[in-house]
Amino acid sequence: MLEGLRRAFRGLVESVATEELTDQKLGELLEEFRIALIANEVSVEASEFLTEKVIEALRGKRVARFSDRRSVVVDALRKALEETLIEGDPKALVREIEAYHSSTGEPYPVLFVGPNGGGKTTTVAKLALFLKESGLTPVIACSDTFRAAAIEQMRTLAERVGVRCVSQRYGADPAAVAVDAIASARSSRAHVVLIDTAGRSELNRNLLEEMRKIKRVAMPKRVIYVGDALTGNAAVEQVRQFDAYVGVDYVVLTKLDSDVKGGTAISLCYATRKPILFVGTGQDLRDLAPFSKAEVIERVLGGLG
Ligand SMILES: Nc1nc2c(ncn2[C@@H]2O[C@H](COP(=O)(O)OP(=O)(O)OP(=O)(O)O)[C@@H](O)[C@H]2O)c(=O)[nH]1
Ligand SMILES: [Mg+2]
Repeated sequence: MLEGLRRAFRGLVESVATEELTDQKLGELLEEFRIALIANEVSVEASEFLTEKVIEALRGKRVARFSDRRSVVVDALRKALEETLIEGDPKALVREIEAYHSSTGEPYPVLFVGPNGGGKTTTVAKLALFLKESGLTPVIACSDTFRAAAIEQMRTLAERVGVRCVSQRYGADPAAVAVDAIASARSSRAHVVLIDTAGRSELNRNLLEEMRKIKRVAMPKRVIYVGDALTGNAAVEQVRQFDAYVGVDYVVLTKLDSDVKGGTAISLCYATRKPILFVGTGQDLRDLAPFSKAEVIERVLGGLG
């Protein structure tokens, strides 16, 4: 997980702390660092931001002792990451659902959107488990009536979590399924409805329009974009597209367990300023963790300064 990013950070810290720094040498090291970031899926803009923060911190400190320089660089990188990454707060979401449900008596609809295979269906099941263990009753809406086997996949996962799942036949109107699930949740006094949808891309206008219709009809309180960390920096454009169509409140970044590069979270937060609520760390239903800036920073900078 995130080894590439760690290597890029360590490369810069080690060379700044052990080499004589002429202006030219420092320029070369920083350029190498910037390129190593880009190679690990950090966007050009975010790479420039991180590099600029190091330059600012080192300005006027080039004569300092090597060991001082090390901590100057590590501190600058830590601060830059703290500024860039944005955590969503799962506990705050739970409280919000509870407050909404107790004041209105209505279930709180949450819409999941994202590209094909990003991890939506799996994440809906993982989140249902998390919410259930937080004391809430979720209902799942199978609004992916499009992809073959999507309904069976969602039903099987829902059964494993022990959560009710509302579905219709393939080809049914996904917005109608969501409305059905909300009505069913209302009558059973369930707290929250998680709406799984079909994967879609900017290439398919019909599916994007359909997603808008689900949003218009189901009126979700929150929209969660689920994307896969392996998409890298290209995820920035995807989030922007989905945001333009339906508005995105939170990001869940899946498959972090197989992401050896690591730059996706930095690129996404830097460009979109959307909070990352959870990360997916495996295929098991418990492989969902709140996104933690401190953990990312420890993983990439731990032991360096
Ligand atoms: N390793 C790993 N695999 C994951 C993670 N999340 C999802 N997957 C796997 O990714 C694959 C696709 O996940 P789905 O949940 O079906 O993705 P989806 O977005 O619903 O896909 P479509 O409905 O086809 O758009 C499955 O094999 C999941 O088990 C994760 O955090 N880590
Ligand atoms: Mg799916």
